[in-house]
Amino acid sequence: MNIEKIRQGARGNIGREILFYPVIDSTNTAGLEKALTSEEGLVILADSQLKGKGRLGRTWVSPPGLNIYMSIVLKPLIELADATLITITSAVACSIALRNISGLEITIKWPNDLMFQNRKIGGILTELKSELKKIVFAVVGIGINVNSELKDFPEDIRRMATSLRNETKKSFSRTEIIIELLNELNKWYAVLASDREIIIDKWKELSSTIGRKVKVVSGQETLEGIAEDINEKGMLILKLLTGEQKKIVSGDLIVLS
Ligand code: BT5
Repeated sequence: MNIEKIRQGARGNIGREILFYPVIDSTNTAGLEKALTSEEGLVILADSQLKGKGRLGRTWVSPPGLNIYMSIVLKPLIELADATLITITSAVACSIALRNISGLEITIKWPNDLMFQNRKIGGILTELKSELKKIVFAVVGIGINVNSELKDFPEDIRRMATSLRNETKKSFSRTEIIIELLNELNKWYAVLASDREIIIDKWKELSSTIGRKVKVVSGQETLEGIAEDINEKGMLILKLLTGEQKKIVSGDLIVLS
């Protein structure tokens, strides 16, 4: 990874300051520690993570030297109730950047998965600090499987994961991908500030969720139905088998058919 080249290639607020660690517990944990005292747009990159985090205490498998582990500190002027839009916007930017670089049709599975066909190629973890319904800061963590092969993952992950290399049989420059990611993130965060409808429309275009029969586990509840839409806050609109509509803020989604 060539950090100097990334610094030069990043145009805009996100990436104005970049910290790089050869090894770190988690770039998101570092982001949470540094967010209050840093400017918006701080980027934290690592070559490997010892305690890579997924959502809800899960683990993000982070083999050294192969993939992208990146966190971004944001201070968006949006209400806490709209926080899901941060993940939605990041997913749009990541999916476009990865399409541009690889030519693969990378899609988004609500709420935070980057997919190639039915395998996970990347994930997004947004962690927040809020006060009085306002967001003080958000740390957006992005993990992308770039050059790892299936053998680099534990057995249970191998069945559901993939990487750019695994799909194209080519290896990729992480530097080039990070520059593309930062430029798309800069572009789409500017759109979030001005016209969120454009983000929602783009998300729907890139999504592999809408119109599908799905199962969603959200807290204690497991629901089955058709994923009809996402609303202006990024909530999933699920039409249950009974015909009733449910709005879901977050959860784990499995596409059934
Ligand atoms: C996510 O959580 O998908 C969010 C992943 C965010 C990772 C980035 S890396 C940089 C930053 N620093 C961090 O510490 N984290 C962020 P979730 O939807 O909960 O998915 C986690 C699940 O995905 C795990 O329980 C596994 O089943 C699977 N998984 C773990 N590692 C994977 C990998 N490398 N590729 C594909 N799937 C994986």
